[in-house]
Amino acid sequence: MRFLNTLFFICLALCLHAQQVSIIPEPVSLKVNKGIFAISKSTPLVVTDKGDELSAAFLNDYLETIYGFRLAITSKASLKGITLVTRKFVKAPDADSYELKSTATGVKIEGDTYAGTFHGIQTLIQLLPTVKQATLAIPAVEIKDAPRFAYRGMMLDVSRHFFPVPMVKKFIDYLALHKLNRFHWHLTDDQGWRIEIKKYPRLTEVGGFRNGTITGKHPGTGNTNERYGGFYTQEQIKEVVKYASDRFVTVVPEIEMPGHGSAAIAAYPELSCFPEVPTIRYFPAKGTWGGDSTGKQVMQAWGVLDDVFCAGKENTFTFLQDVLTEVIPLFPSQLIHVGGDECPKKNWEKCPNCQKRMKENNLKDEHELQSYFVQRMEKFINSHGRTLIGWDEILEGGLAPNAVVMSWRGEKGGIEAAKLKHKVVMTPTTYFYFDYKQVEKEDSLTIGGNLPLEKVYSYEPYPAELTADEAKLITGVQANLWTEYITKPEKIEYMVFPRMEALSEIAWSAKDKKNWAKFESKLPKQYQRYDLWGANYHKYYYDLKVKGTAK
Ligand code: TNX
Repeated sequence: MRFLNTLFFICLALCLHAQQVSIIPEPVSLKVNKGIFAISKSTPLVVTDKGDELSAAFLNDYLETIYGFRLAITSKASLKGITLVTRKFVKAPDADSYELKSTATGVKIEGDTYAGTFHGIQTLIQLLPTVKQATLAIPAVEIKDAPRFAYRGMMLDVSRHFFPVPMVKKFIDYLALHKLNRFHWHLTDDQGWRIEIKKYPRLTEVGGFRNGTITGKHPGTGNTNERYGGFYTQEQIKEVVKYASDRFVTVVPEIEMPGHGSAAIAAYPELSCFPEVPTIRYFPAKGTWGGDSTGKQVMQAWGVLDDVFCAGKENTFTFLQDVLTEVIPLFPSQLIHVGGDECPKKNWEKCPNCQKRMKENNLKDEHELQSYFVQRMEKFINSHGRTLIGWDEILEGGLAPNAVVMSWRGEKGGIEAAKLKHKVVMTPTTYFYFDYKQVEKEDSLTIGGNLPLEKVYSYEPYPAELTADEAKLITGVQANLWTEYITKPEKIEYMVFPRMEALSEIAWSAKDKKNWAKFESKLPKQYQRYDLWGANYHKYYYDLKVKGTAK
């Protein structure tokens, strides 16, 4: 028996040596040594610091879900197990760095913060075999690693289509597994208000549901004629925020204003410049609207609507401040997102209240009125000790003094903001809109645009136009998943995988470690992980490069 065991391990060691260590995102330094370490259910997990219990729990949950066993946690030092240590002395610029060393006797992960140790766990997970086994052999390695950017995010739109808590948690797990640390939660939009606000119950009772949804490409070929919607209670929000924080992911909430607010307007028409005017609907083809079509309605098609929050009436500000008064305590995030994108000025031009406000405040056009709007919200957010972040339209008419800019219409807004000494998150459509198709001949309905994996991977977040000092204001990157054409959890996975791999290397890996050929060679292993997770993914790249069969 002993002999057989030895033979088994020699065999494993040989196999592992031949097999490439495949870690995404690529670490700063990686050395593969001879030998293996075998993890089984009798391997102790040594945790002496309470702060590392979250990392231990994540590893154990992963082992249990994928391989069917957990490790016993002990505070007794042992050379034979997996040891977690957090040194807690290094701060920026290396914050969240870690080292991982595995030898024939054990594994040691040392982080400079608890998050660093947690990232080390993610690397350990990627050393595990991609098939279910009782004994998990990992290669002997020495890894030193640290993130390139502090803000490493993904956005999920839960307004256009609603995703219940379990899927949101799964999404957060996917972020954590990729060393991403910001979950931008797009909670409100024209097609549904998704967060319970106790002072304004109609926001979710009325604004959380629509009477139908277009079918086919916008503006639609028909309608489902089914009531559709949902929302998160504040208790569920707290549950998700804790779940994310246990994975070192910060949830950045977004409450859209002054545009994309018509679900709230359907609930409280007085928030509109023209409460009596019915919602303008798209009727290009008969039957593209479902159910009641009178008065203000929650939108059933996509796009940009003229019916925005009135910037003239004082009650709009009272309402939004009341909403934020409930939202802010739910989210420990320093950044609070107020949208700011795609706000047509048509209503404001005609609205006596908006025009009066412009006159009184010497605002020369409606862009300055939008800037006034955002600056008032910023003052309120700042008074709660938080920082406002918004889409790059918040630059128009003058940027609020402390605002962070999320640059989506290319990099222009990001460059302009950095030159004005504001912090920036880069999320240009041309590289980071994961609602775009992944291949020219996509067989699934998507919003349009073609964003193949190679294109995502080619992104460099520091624009050539910026000086080194200005570039420091680029705090990170984010990919966005708008869900007009994403109705099911499997489609979320189909759209984000494998592009999330590319995002994670842009966000985490050192610039000189980014290498397309190397990245490509690591993909087959990653596809095996998707299978192991039971996750769906876009197979085009797999078929083409791994099986050689894509048409
Ligand atoms: C633009 S990006 C939008 C969203 C859409 C998306 C579709 C941004 C700030 N606004 O409302 O869902 O395009 O790709």
